[in-house]
Amino acid sequence: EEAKRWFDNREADRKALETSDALYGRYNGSNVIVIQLEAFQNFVINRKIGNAEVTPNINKLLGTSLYFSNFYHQTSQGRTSDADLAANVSLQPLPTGSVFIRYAQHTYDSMPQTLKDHGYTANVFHAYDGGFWNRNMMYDQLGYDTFYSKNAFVIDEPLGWSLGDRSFFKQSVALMKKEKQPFYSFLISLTSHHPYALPKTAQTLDVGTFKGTIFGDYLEAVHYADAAIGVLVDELKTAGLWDRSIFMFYGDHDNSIREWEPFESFLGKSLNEADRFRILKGVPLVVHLPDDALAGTYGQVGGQLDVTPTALHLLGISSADKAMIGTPLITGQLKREEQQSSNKQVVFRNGAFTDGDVLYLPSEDGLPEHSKCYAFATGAAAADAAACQAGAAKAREELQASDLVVEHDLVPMLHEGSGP
Ligand code: GP9
Repeated sequence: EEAKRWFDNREADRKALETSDALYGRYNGSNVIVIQLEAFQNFVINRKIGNAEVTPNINKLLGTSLYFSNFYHQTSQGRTSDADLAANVSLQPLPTGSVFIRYAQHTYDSMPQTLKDHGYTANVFHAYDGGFWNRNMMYDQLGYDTFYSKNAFVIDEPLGWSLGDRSFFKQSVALMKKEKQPFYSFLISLTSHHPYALPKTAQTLDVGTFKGTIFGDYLEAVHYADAAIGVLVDELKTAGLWDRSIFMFYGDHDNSIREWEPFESFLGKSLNEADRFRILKGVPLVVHLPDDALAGTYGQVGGQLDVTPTALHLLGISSADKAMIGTPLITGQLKREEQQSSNKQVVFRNGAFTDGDVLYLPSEDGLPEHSKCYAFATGAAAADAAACQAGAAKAREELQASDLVVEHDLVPMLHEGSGP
């Protein structure tokens, strides 16, 4: 009943938005192509090292895309699999372990299944062992038609753990080209995986004083991943898919580098606790719409749980009765770069949250008096600490509702009484 109450409230909000919003259904019938980029953090976007851009291809793409500069990953111990869950299922990860491993037999409302119910084909692409993170089982459960894992690819660019992202993207587009449209394709990159050291031949960025450090290797790796995105966009254009598809990518999680000195030296400023949290959790979300519409930088806060509701909203497929937590980010209420505050909360697994006005960080010892409440923009102590306590209670409710659904397999129960 507790979970049902929570999701019923969410349903009412979504229904109201779907009936009133001008962008609902504007891209009805488009393909959906979503890329999850390994360890790709937001702080590298639009940055230079020496005279070279770290992400030149992505920076160029921003000219015709929506860029969410206050978008956050919501992963926990399940890392890449948690990001996948957040983006495709719109539920929170668990406090321990990975939902993909612990609860792959449970029922979920997912992006692939929802799109399939509306006539789409749905495929997932990742050039690594199909059993890693229990993907074989989980992807079956989420409704994908085909999981193209390592065996489906020719390893003609061996790099890092497996196939290099450039060749992975090229081969994935070749497979997509043969697919019946409209389709949903979910691609998971891999080359920029920890510990990031690429062979000399793949290093094309002069990282200056960071050379020989893990931070320098990370910059090289994201520079490679950026070049791979450039290849992917070109391939999609050549294949005639670019202007028939909603294309989006986001980073899955942070890069696990915990010394702050190289970040400060790269960014040229010292970082307070709120800055550090925002850098650690900040991943880019970039959305390209088929007609290049709405391009710009948007400052409203969002998180990975919003990916599926955002895509469904643009397609005009209702997510109102789905057991999904996120809310659409691309609506008539879009907020430009300087406007961060929003009436939504991005909730993190440890109970932290932000609404763009405040950033609440719970204490590690669990004592409320040790929790922190910062002004989101500056990291100074927030003027309205009471707002943090009310928000923290709401964040706990969201996590609790999600855990009840995941652990007790409540999605079928939530659908009882509602239509098919
Ligand atoms: C492997 C890849 C890595 O298939 O997704 O996952 P991670 O170690 O980043 O969680």
